[in-house]
Amino acid sequence: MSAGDGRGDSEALGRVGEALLGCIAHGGLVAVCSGAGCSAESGIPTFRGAVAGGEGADAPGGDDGDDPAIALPLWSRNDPAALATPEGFARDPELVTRWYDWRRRRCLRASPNAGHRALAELEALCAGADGDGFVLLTQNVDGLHQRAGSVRVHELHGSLYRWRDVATGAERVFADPAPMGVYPPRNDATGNALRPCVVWFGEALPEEVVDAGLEAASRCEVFLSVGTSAAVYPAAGFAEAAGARGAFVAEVNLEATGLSGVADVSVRGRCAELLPRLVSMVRAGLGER
Ligand code: BV8
Repeated sequence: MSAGDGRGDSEALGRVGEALLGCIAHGGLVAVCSGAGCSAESGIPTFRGAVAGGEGADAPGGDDGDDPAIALPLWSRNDPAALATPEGFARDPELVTRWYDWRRRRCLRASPNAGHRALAELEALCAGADGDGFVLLTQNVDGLHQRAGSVRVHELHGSLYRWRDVATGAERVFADPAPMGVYPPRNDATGNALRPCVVWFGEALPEEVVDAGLEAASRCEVFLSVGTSAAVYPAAGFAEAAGARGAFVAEVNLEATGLSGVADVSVRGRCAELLPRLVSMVRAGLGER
């Protein structure tokens, strides 16, 4: 395992590039798992750890501007892990749905950054004729990977834009940047409260995304963990499982995590800087073959 410095270690990044080129050469599977650090440079606050923003980023507690009713102290005043639970929702459905609506609108206003775009390009370089050479597992609920052009995306923890009736499960998409206005929002047909279709702590991930993660971990030749503290399970377990069976595991993250010590390569730095550099290496390598 080799770690990089704050600017990202070119030698370590070069090793990741070589592993990707080797995998692409014989149609192996590249799996990526992303976390909140990948969206930090789009101005979306992370849950934990250091934050390195880029254009427009600000640390949790910045100014929301358009909705004084839920001014940003909501984020800094409340522990995300406490709000992202069924108990938190049961205790105060108004607070929790205001928080999620604030995040939903903030993410709608955000734009994908160079790290998101690099992963979309990597998918195109890896996918191969049948598109089966790449899979992106994201813990993020902001939809920015898809807006950057990523196609084979599994949202492990759900989405801010889909909400469901707490009783019937009927889903509805909220894509309008205007505030929902009523908290909790209601299903017009039943009058029941709506909750965001995100996976809260203590809730099981949807079976299909767990299956996708397990399959990626069991088949991939290269597993990239990018912008995640690797602290939340079962998501963090997929990289570990891939490494345990001999896949090449690489980490790109601002700070060391529980995965750093077991990864083949762990590079310190910002996703929006390092991922484009990595994809440039792969593109150049493919051009030479
Ligand atoms: C479950 C959605 C069981 C909501 C989230 C072992 C196995 C299984 C479960 C557990 C287990 N051990 C413990 C558990 C329980 C728990 C868990 O993992 N707890 C942790 C805290 C110990 N897991 C669960 O509860 C899961 N459910 O297991 O259910 C079950 C089974 C059957 C039946 C019933 C129940 C559910 C977990 C999902 C929780 N939901 N989010 C929402 O978004 O509000 S988790 C939340 O954390 C977000 O999704 C977030 O994405 C995720 C992980 O965090 P990261 O993405 O990594 O973000 P973080 O801020 O932590 O780190 C960012 C990193 O980026 C930092 O390291 C930083 O340095 C770096 N960074 C910052 N800027 C940059 C950067 N890096 C690069 N560039 C930058 N610019």
